[in-house]
Amino acid sequence: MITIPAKPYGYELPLTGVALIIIDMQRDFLEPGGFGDALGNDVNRLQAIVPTLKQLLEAFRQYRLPIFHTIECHQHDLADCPPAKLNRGKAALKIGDPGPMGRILIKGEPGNGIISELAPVLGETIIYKPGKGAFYNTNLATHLQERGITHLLITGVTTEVCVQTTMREANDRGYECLLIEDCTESYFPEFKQATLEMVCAQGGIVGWTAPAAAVLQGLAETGWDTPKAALDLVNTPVG
Ligand code: TIU
Repeated sequence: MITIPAKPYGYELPLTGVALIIIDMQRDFLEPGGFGDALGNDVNRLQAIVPTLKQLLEAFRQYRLPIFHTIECHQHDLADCPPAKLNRGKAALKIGDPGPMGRILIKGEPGNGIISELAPVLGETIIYKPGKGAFYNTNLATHLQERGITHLLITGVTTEVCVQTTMREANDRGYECLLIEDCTESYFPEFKQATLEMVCAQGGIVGWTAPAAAVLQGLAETGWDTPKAALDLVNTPVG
């Protein structure tokens, strides 16, 4: 167990039960011509978190800790996209329409993939999700239960939409959630700030927030000098 300095108070992290959750770091949200752009957003401002998130991802890889990437997407026939989502807004390009990176928000299209800097590697789990929350209509909960995961470090985009929805879903399912402040971003800075404040208000009503450096420091203080040491700990049977 390590304690990460966090808001509203120290986050107790058992290293046998933690996973890194990376929400929707897709070209559809971070690059021109995708879904985020079609909704009228300045997508470039989401790029700022990529180097820090990459650092956290590499630390989890080094210590052989579980990593989950989510992808917001829909089937080719849009059977999993409710009309309420399909028809919302007045965007020029809707979900399923052909865009410069392929069909907007459709699974397998070039624009729907995770950005190259954070591309998943073998052993990491990809959760394809049709909603904003990563638990809705996915097998994420089953994966977490099977691996004895109780604590989620939550990152990705956008802070007040898919990230916050997922954190609230997780909180109601009994997970202890830490939102990584400099590994999440929004098209609206004021919405990001409000989200960071609201999740840890009221004594941590939804969870905790901390910068990535606090987690990296906590991992460094485990004294693990090799990935092997981390692997031994992770492989220790839980309970
Ligand atoms: N529009 C917006 O801010 N977000 C989304 O539509 N999806 C995610 O947050 N991933």
